[in-house]
Amino acid sequence: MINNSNSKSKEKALLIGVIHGELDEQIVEDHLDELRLLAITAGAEVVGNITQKLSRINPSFFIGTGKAEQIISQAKELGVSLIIFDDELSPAQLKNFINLAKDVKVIDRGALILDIFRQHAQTKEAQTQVELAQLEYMLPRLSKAWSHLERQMGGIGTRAGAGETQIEVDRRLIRTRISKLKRDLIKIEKERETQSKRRGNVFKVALVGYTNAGKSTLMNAISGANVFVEDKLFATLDTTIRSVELNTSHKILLSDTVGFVRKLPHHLVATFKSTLKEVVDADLILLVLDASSTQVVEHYNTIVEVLKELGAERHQTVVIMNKIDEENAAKQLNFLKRKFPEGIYLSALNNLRINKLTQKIVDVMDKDFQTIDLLFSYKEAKEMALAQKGVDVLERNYEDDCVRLKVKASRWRINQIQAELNK
Ligand SMILES: Nc1nc2c(ncn2[C@@H]2O[C@H](COP(=O)(O)OP(=O)(O)OP(=O)(O)O)[C@@H](O)[C@H]2O)c(=O)[nH]1
Ligand SMILES: [Mg+2]
Repeated sequence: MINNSNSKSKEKALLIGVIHGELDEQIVEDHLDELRLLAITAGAEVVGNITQKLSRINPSFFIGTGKAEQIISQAKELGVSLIIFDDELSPAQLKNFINLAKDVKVIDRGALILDIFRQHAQTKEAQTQVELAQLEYMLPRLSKAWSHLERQMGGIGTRAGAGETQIEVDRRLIRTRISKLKRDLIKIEKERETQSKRRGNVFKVALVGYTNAGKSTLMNAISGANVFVEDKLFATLDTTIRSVELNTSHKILLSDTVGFVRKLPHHLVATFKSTLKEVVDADLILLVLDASSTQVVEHYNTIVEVLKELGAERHQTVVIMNKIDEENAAKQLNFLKRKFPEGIYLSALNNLRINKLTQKIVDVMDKDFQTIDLLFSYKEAKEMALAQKGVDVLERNYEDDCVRLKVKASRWRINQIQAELNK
């Protein structure tokens, strides 16, 4: 982190929300609350919010030109060095702001999120993904003014892709770097693929949810593993996978991964696709929500959107309402139960009703039955015995040179048997 306690003072930031289109004042306030958390996570000190009602978006500055000038002078008076828009700014708008604001940086939510991801990336894969996303985001926005800003100021939102010198190179070099990062990612992905093939025959469950919903806490509650938990946005950027025995006959692979947030920059979702592959490959998605948040329905919609973008919207899904111990959750419990009647209401932190969830996973595993024929030579008595465990044998035919079994079992059990037999 750049601006932690032992570095120089925090960057002061001013947040801008615009009431337009379908948004009303309350929604924009809620969005700004979240933007505030994001800004703090990035290491800024938020000194205030400004909202403006607009019937028409101004192509030059998003907000009205007069308002833009006013905000910048206000920022200067307050000693603010960073203005953050909740809405996405076009490359042209950004450029205009840079010319107008001079020493005050103007960024949008997307740039802020990228900045946080960059600070939190721990593994080689996450670092490569974030750098790629950041360079792709920067490329169309690259201008003389931006380069100047980067050299002069640095810090949140204008951190260059690969160290301080990156911005001084031209677009061509950035493109070269992008190609290199893409090649690196393909290598890392291949490695991941080999690993996931090895896990092919086990039932896969993925935790998915808004950032800070409690996914990692739930992972720990279910698996007893020690996964990093923090009251911070995007504490987790990589995927952790744990093998968990729900009971003696049901083993799953449980994965915990990066959280989602409203307006996750498109480049970021695209580059994190390989990290999120566990989600796409999952047999079951646990969609974790923070029941104490007033934004819980919006969070749900955001997650569904990102799942669509990943091509995982048709997956079997169980909604989990976490943090029911919180007072706010109790307040909206009736509403939530009406809206999500199939949900499982629990508290990961307090180990409340975790068994309801594990039972639900077991039920889902057992529900998905398939019938297949298996052939065994008369020499394969051991294999045949193994294949009959945990299945219903519907028919047993002794033919001239083989035994034919018709068995019915859950799909994951059939996958398991087939993997065993192909060894
Ligand atoms: N009150 C309460 N707090 C919880 C519960 N579950 C998790 N938390 C808290 O919520 C915060 C976020 O938890 P995490 O498990 O890190 O959330 P996450 O979804 O993994 O978040 P990211 O990795 O940042 O996306 C932590 O401070 C947890 O202690 C719960 O059941 N009740
Ligand atoms: Mg986490």
